[in-house]
Amino acid sequence: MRVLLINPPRSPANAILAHAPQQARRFVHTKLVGPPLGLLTVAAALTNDADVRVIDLKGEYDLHPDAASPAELTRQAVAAFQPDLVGVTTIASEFPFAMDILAAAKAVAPDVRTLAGGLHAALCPGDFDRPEVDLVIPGDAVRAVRALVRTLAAGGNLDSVGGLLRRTPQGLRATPGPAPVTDPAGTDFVVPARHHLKPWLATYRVGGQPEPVTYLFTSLGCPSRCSFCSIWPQRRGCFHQRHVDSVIDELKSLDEYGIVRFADANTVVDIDWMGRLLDRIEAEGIVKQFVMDLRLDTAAAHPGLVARLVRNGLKVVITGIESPRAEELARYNKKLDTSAIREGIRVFHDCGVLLRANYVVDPDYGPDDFAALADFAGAHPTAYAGYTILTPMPGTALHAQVRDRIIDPDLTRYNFFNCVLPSRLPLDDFYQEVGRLWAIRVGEHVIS
Ligand code: B12
Ligand code: SF4
Repeated sequence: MRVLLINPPRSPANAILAHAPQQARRFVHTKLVGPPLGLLTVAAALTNDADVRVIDLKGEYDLHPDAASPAELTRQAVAAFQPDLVGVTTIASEFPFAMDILAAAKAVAPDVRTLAGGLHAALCPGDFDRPEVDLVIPGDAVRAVRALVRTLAAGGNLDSVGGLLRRTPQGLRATPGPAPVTDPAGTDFVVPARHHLKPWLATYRVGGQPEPVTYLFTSLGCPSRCSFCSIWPQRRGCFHQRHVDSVIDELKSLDEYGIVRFADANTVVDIDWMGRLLDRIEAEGIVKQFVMDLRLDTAAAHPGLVARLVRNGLKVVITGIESPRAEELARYNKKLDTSAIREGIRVFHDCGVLLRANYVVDPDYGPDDFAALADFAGAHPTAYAGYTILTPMPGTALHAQVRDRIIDPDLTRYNFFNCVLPSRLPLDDFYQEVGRLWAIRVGEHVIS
């Protein structure tokens, strides 16, 4: 069996960038490149069962902006490799590109089977009922994809593989058997097959550092329940923590990467677990620079742990402040209060961590709301701050609340940089206000 796995390109739709003043444009992150851990996990799962190739179109476009279109690159790869199965990973904003890729594969090889997975497949499997999609694995895939490939290789009946959606004359239908019970961070964890990324290593760099960065997850899912978030619904509210030994083994295998960005929703959930991980990092003498997502209330409550993380290489923390207002934080079910925000920021600053904070801008904001947010962000300095637009990602609690008000169904725009709900201000004014926020740096209103 030959399996071709393709990481779709990122969506170029970015209205904030298009409207931001010149001084702010360089802060609006357009290049955000990291390894597609989901695809690499699938590649690793199939190591003994298939000849696997991976194409990272994000990396490809970063290195070669004038490269041929995703459809053309797919046609070329399919013609050259002649896969039996072509798979894509999906998030909302990349779903249309993923579908173009599968359609292109079928156009050049009508008998090839196409397979989709990833976050959007878990959240919105119904979206995949399209002629270019033969198979969908709507969840954690290690067990299911192995069973699928073994059954295909043996010419068996796919109905024997539980937990799949497969194309039938009536459309996409679930196979009769139950989905396999999986333990994606435990017994079913496989180390992502990073060696497939060699052609694009040069693009996985941040901050002018000579060594590339890689991502590593220590957990999947999130125990919190923020209304706008896709991460907890993706795993049906479950939180899966890896074993410390497994994380240590993976860290020790990352010789070519000097910077490790933890890809968790929130890396410090279990304080004892993190203490044990640090014990082992110290005992093994592992030296890396770490980037992680960490809630401000966790930092406020555990300053000693933050200091110890810093002694062990923590350099950058990414955190959601979301809003300065208690009412909005409650509406988002963020369970964060402004005193914890202040205290958490202080803890990180005292330890010398570079803090990257994110605020969520509600399309309903008027001039007073923008002024209040700018004042708060200006008074609460962080090394970087991002101001993204409240977006009802399909499959989230927020989407269920506001679905009737959505004015823009084009999924390429669901990447937090575009407004898909009615804005109170005229749309251009709204985007300009958001764009101006991006210029607020280290406690200063750069643009007044
Ligand atoms: C790593 C990551 C990235 C990486 C790599 C993604 C890629 N494919 O190239 C990079 C940095 C490129 C990235 C970029 C973006 N990302 Co991102 N990213 C993540 C992150 C942190 C981790 C995902 C991950 O690796 N999980 C671990 C793997 C193992 O899990 P998994 O992907 O679910 O894979 C399992 C299954 O889904 C399945 N599976 C996955 N793929 C496939 C494929 C096949 C064929 C099969 C069968 C199965 C399968 O099997 C896997 C193993 O069980 C998540 C947040 C989070 N903590 O989950 C956000 C997240 C996925 N990203 C998100 C977004 C929006 C983006 C951006 C669009 C914008 C942004 N502001 O971040 C950008 C795109 C760039 C741009 N400027 O427009 C959102 C998606 C929301 C949504 N509903 O669409 C998330 C959830 C973050 C969030 N806060 O909401 N991202
Ligand atoms: S926004 Fe962050 S804390 Fe809230 S549910 Fe999502 S990942 Fe968890």
